[in-house]
Amino acid sequence: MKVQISIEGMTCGHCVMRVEKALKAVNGVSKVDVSLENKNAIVELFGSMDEKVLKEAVEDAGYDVAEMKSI
Ligand SMILES: [Cu+2]
Repeated sequence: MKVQISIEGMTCGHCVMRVEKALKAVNGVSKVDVSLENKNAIVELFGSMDEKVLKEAVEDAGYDVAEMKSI
């Protein structure tokens, strides 16, 4: 299962690292690919989970989630 998260507020590689770290720390996340250029993160999950947790992880790291969708 994969989720694409559109993220607002990332401006540099440091931001990308912060978001990546926050999402990787979420239980049930198997892989994270954050793109500064695309302003998004592709998150692979082991199974289904409450996607709200991913949103909260991004927000807790200091960024905004514009949109989330399963891909
Ligand atoms: Cu930055």
